Amino acid sequence: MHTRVTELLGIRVPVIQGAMARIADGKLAGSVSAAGGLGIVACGGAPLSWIEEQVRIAREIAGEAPIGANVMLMDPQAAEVAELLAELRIDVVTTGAGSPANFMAAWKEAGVKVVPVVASSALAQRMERLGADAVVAEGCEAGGHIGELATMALVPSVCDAVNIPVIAAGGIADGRGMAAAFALGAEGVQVGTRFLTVEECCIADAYKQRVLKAKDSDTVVTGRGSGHPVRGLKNKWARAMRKLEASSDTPAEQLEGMYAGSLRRAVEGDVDGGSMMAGQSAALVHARKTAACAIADLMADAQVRGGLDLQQLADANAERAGRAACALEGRE
Ligand code: TUI
Repeated sequence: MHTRVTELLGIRVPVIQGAMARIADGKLAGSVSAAGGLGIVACGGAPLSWIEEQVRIAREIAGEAPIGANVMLMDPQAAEVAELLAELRIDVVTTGAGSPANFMAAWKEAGVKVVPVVASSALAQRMERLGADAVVAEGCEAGGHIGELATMALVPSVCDAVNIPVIAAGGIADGRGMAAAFALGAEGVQVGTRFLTVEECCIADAYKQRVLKAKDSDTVVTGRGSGHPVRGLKNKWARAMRKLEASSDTPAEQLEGMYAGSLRRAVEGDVDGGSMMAGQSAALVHARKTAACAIADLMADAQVRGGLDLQQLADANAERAGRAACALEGRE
């Protein structure tokens, strides 16, 4: 398939693997890139030496195919991570949970493609003005840290607001979601939750089982009160968290203490005491398979079960963006 996203990123299929902190390592990212998508090493909360090693592993698995890395902007060491990724000449950087304005110039200088994750059209426009190559418009169906808007409303708004390619994220785990995203104007999709259960994903089997068993109402958002809402699977930890958050006399330190180590515990298999981040699309994930199989299924399903011609939609989306750019410059 050819879309502005495949061309920009040098990939064969317009599927980007969502960055998942403590989960998306070099093995997962390399496997996704080797299968024709774009694998992303999640750098959030990781030591610089780990990041360097995982990028090396991803490159080894991906061969000539590009790979990306994600900078979590709430991470206290985001600046150091940003610098390291420029030094490593990573092909693509995605960012999350903030504005990457301070790092854009250095990345562009190093030849890194910059694809910020945005949760509003206002931020998408700011990113376009600063030179972003594309944006990921992530709706609140997604797992992990989320914004306010749902994918169905966010993606077309962002498509109307910018001329750079838009990659849709949040709630997309199969071909129906991908076809819908293209119908909304996207030229690529970012998929996280579907990759939680693939063979190459390092999380404990117990976490994978919970994703496979999840129904549509099995995710919940914690942290709304603190301004850092996070979606994950309902479990003991999430229920306790919600209870503490609902009571007005819970000290902020106690809530922070609940988060400490919660991701690591989940990844290691503590499905009661850990924070199992996952999106609403967990209800659509029924298979393990390999990353390559998941991508092949997604693409085949998008064409067939979506009942739409994805290539035609992608071409129409690019053409519309081109027309809008001409009109803005008064060339129409
Ligand atoms: O970043 C994500 N998802 C994440 S980061 C993460 S790591 C974490 N660990 C423990 C606790 C909390 C987080 C887990 N999941 N997605 C991208 C994303 N970015 N979603 C929403 C946003 C966003 C929201 C507001 C981006 C920018 C923004 O506003 C910035 C501004 O300046 O307007």
